[in-house]
Amino acid sequence: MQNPRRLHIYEMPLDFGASRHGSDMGPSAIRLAGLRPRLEAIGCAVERYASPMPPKAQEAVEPGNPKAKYLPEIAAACAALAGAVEESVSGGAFPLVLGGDHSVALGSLAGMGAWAEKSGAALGVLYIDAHGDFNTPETTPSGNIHGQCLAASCGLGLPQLVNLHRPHRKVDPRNVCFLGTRDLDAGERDLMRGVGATVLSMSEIDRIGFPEALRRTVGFFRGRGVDAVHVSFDMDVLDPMFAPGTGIPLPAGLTNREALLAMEEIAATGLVRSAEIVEVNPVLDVRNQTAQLAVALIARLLGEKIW
Ligand SMILES: [Mn+2]
Repeated sequence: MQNPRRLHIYEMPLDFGASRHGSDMGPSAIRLAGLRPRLEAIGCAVERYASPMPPKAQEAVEPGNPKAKYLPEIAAACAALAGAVEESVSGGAFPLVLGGDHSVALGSLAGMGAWAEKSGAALGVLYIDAHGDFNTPETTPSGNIHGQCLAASCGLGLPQLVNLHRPHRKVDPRNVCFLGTRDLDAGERDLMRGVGATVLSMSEIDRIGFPEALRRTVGFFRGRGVDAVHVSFDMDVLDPMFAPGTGIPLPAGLTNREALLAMEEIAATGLVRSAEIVEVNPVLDVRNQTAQLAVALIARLLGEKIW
């Protein structure tokens, strides 16, 4: 099968957004799990495989603001990523971002949002995550920015994050579809309801079945008139049985087969223009299996087929 997709892969070795460290080694683990040859085997041209981040400070960094820990470090790294992502997608390449913790989504979405604004495209986000990542400094129980990244990208929260790369929100929250959600803080749930988010939660999946949940996901983007979808995949959406190497493992998650099918079905829409896969934490992993599954998920999203 020929897949003419031109890829720009951006490694984001950043774990300042999370409480448990180690996801900064996620990009290395994904590289070692064979991402590049796997994608080249399905005809992807890897034109760029680099990190846009400034080098991490050698000395110990203090968390600073307890409601938004490591804000300057995260903002600097994500601003660099945003510029790279915008340049890639504007040039017709597919930006693939490898986290790192989920705060890297601030950079991906800032870059995609800037491109969408300039090109007049309607941007949608498929947020596949156990969590909502929709807290603000007012609602956050932890002060971790990975739990605030999507709210900030939708225009809620700290101005330094909301206005990253370019002023104002990056994506219309009504164009965001959550899939596999199973743990929301009370405050973020209220915020998500308030902005009209669409949530295909784990209990909804169990009620209607996974294939129907995927049909509704695809139908959602078509119904909203979305031209370009960014897929944001947090490995903690998977059951820890399949993905033990992640910062916040939570029981009763997706199976590996469900997640692979989700990637295949969303790829088939032809709407996916960018993606990130985050929260691979090799420190907590068993024989790199979480990184290996991440590679399989990315491959499926970029056109790999069994038959
Ligand atoms: Mn997340």
